[in-house]
Amino acid sequence: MSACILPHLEFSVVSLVCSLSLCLPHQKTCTLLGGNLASIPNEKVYRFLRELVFEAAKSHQETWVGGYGAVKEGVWLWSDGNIFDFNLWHQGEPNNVGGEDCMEINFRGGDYINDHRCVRALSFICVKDP
Ligand SMILES: [Ca+2]
Ligand SMILES: [Ca+2]
Repeated sequence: MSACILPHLEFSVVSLVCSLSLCLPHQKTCTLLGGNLASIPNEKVYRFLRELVFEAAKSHQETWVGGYGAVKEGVWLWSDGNIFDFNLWHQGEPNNVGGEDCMEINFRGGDYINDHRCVRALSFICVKDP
């Protein structure tokens, strides 16, 4: 496993090459770095996170954020413990195709928030207190 951290304001974008893990490997790495996956309290933060990824990656690459599906299907939570009050899913999402319990932005490079299977090696956004 290797990671590179690009500091930006109080956020860091972490790129990761990881082996498959059973549960939220990206959240585990964020925790080791002293942070949490980014939660999205409003559209302004969502736009900010998209810009952040674009600046770091030079593209709107698919990126994990901190929403995850609870054991009870259809219930979503933020890994940082913030209240999940969220309605920015793309139309038709979350659709849980094949058992999707992690949240990504920029699905297929688009302005698109999607639930996806957690066992993918994607970049992700960790948020640390400054
Ligand atoms: Ca699900
Ligand atoms: Ca989906």
